[in-house]
Amino acid sequence: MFNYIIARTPCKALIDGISSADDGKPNYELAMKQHLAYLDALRMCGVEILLLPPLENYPDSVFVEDPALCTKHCGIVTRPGADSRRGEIDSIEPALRRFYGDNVERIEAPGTLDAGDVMMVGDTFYIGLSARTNAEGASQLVAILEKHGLTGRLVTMEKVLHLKTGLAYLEDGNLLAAGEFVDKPEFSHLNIIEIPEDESYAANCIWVNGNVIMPSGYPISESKIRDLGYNVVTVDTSEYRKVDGGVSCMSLRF
Ligand code: CIR
Repeated sequence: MFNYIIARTPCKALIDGISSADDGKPNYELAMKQHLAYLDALRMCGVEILLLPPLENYPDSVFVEDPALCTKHCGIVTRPGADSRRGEIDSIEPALRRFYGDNVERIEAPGTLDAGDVMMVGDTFYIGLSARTNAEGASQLVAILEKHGLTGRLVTMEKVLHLKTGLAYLEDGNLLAAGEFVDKPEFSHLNIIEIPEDESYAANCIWVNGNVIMPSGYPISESKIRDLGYNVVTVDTSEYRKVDGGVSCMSLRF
């Protein structure tokens, strides 16, 4: 059960966010509308939302999932792997302190870690070794998790930006997986729901209190998720996709 969400209003500089997609720049007005609809979808799941103000100096700052990790025992300020995003931590830390008080940990240099590379499955946190998360950052996170009675496991990955670009844990043993993650032995104990290659963007979903919030426009994935018995809520994230972002990236859930 999640009680709280932290999100951030997108800044106008979002149009200059880091992108590997060849799909043009986001339309800021539309991105704002989509963000409001995303927050409405979350509210319907019964959570309280702390909405942080836009940060114009950080084009990617709407993607609050990366500079912080919220566990049930502590908050963790990460050290984002992209130089242009590193300063986002200065404004996420006070937000974490509102919930966790002094119980806030940090990833330190030379470690780097984007929490989009971290997937929670109960008390176990899978940590993807990506272009953004290095071995030092991942091992610091494992040590922090163990200090708080939690477990960290490393996952190698090659193709996508973040671990949760291609994976989403929907609780109840159900794991959505796309591409390189479908056959990973690390996840063979879970019920793998394969997301087809041409819908791979739909692997980035979030479970929130029995509901699954997913991007609109991916009918095969949507029906597979509905068949599992979840209440599915679709949101349009077209403008965030243009800067490599999706449903999970825009909130911290805890
Ligand atoms: C970035 O490259 O950092 C942003 N343009 C997208 C971040 C997406 N975050 C996520 O998947 N957790």
